[in-house]
Amino acid sequence: MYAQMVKSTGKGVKTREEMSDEERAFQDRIDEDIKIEPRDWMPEGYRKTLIRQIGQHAHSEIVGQLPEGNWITRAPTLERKMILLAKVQDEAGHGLYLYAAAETLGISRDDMTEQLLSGKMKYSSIFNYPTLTWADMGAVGWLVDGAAIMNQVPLQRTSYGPYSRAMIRICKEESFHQRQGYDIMMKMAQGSEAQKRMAQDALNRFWYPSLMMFGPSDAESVHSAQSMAWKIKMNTNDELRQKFVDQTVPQAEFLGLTVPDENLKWNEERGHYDYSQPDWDEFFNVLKGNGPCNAERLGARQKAWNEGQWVRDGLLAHARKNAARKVAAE
Ligand code: FAQ
Repeated sequence: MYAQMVKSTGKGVKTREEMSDEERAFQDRIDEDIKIEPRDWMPEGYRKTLIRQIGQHAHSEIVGQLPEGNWITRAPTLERKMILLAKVQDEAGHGLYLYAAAETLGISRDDMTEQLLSGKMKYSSIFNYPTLTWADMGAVGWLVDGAAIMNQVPLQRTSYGPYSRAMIRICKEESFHQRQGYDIMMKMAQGSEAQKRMAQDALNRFWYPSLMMFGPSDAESVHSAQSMAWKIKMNTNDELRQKFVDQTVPQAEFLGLTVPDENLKWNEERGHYDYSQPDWDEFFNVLKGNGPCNAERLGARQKAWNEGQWVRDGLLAHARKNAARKVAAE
């Protein structure tokens, strides 16, 4: 099983002979699908990879509130406003479960936030694109949450217990988010000519950035081989991207919208759609901080962090006072 995994995902992963006894016993547990829990022994690389991935995921949920928060005050009806508000609140909850899961690995939420603000830790590239019209709320729910679910459903089986358990609840909520996005797209696509144009324009702008969410191609992916051997990741980036394309194209057809890809074609032999790759130079440029909204997003998080300092100070003072009282009473 392990040998098969290494073969299918590439090099850079220790063979059984190269592993220490502890590492071999750890790998056996992973291969037998026994969950790893916070107090269990784990290789330092496993801990670091999880902190990187769960931390990046948590930051994505929090930063991901910003493009949608932008539309809460301008939602077209009270019902749409309430639904969007609930969705954005769900994202905050996802961020909290994920920060809590990462904290079990020995890093504090404050440290992770500081690393986000200094640019040391990443968040998903998708949130560096602007949401220009109401149809973008549909496209974000349909495509961005759709891509997130495609990636996250397999993560419910990931090897680290706290991460896999957090993913179960997150996936339930993300499915609702995807449906609300598709519902907005249906309304727009069945609406006036202007509404249809808005829906098509949103699909045009969000299609390729959504494909980028799955990460670079398997040939360029740095972490996939080791992460798959440790079952931190359950699929490669290209596998999930293909699944997303296969699932989403019929949904676009049902809406009467056109996926902005001239090369998109069902390939009978492969049993999959052939499709064009996103512009990977653009992706790496966004990762370097040069996307359309990177500065705005980090600026908003920095402002929230600075303005929340008095709350954190107050909570800490309260906790210290309570602890001192308890000691005095004993
Ligand atoms: N954006 O070697 P790989 C959501 C980086 S949640 C930014 O393939 P890996 C909910 C990667 O970190 C969306 N950076 O990396 C929502 C690495 O750089 P590093 C977030 C990216 O980790 C919806 C380098 O490229 N979901 O949307 C991206 O094995 C609506 C090389 O890449 C998760 O985080 C990217 N797209 O695979 C909220 C899911 N892709 O760290 C609000 C969990 C790659 O060495 C509204 N994460 N990079 O400097 C994962 O599954 C993985 O981390 C991947 C990347 C698949 C994202």
